[in-house]
Amino acid sequence: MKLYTGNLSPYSAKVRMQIYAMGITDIEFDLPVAEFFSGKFAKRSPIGRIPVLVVDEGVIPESEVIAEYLDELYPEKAMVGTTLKERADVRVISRIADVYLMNNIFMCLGQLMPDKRSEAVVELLMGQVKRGIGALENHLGDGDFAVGNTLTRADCTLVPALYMCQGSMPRLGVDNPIIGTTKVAAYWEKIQKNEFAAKIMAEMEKGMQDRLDGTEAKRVKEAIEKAKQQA
Ligand SMILES: N[C@@H](CCC(=O)N[C@@H](CS)C(=O)NCC(=O)O)C(=O)O
Repeated sequence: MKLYTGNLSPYSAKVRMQIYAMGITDIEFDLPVAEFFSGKFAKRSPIGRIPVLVVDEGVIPESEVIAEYLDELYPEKAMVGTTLKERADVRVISRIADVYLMNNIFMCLGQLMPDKRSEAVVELLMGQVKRGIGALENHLGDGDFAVGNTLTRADCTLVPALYMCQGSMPRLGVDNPIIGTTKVAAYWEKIQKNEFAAKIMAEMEKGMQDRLDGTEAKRVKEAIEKAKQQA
C-alpha cells in the first residue's frame, strides 16, 4: 500500500499518527510533488486532495475513510474503542476535530496575509472553530485520552486539529481558543507527550519550516522542471 501524504497536511498527519500507533509498516509514504502542486493531483484521485491511500483495487481518499479502512483491515489493532458507546464517542470527537475545527481553520488559511484579509470571512470561520472547541470541552472524557484510557482515532484527529488551533489561529489574528478551556487545555498538555502525537507534530513543524525557508518551493520547482523534461 502507498499513502499520498505531505508533512504539513493536517489530514495526512492524522492518518500517519494512526499508522504509527497501529504499528503498520507496509505502507509507503509518497507525494507526486509536481502533480500535487500544479493542481493536477485529481488525475490520481478525483477529489484532488491528500491523504489518499493506494491499495491493490484502487484509491481511497478522505482521511476519515482511510482511518476506518485501516481499522477494518487490521481489526486486532483497531483504534476505535471497544464498547458500542465508546466507538460512538470516538466517532463524535473525531468529527468535532475534523468538521468543526480542522475544516474551518483550513478554509481560513487563505486569509493569512493581513493586507489581503477579509475580516468577515475570518470572523465567520473562526467563530465556528470557537464553537467547536466548546463542543469538544463538553465531549472530552475524564480518562487519559480523548475517549477512555487508550489512544484511539479520536486522538489521531484531535492532535493535528489542536496543533492548528494553537499555531494557525494566532497567525489569523485570533487568540488560540484552547487557552481559557479546562478539559481541552488539560488534554492538550497531556497528549503532546504521547510519542505518536510528538512524531506527527515534529513532521508538521518540518513541513512548516520547509515552506517558510523556501525548501518546499525549491523541491516543487525542480519536480515541475523534471516533469516537463519527461513529457
Ligand atoms: N476532507 C479531506 C480534506 C483533505 C484536504 O483538504 N487536504 C489538503 C491538504 S491538508 C489538500 O490536499 N489540499 C489541496 C487542495 O485543496 O487542492 C480529508 O479529510 O482527507
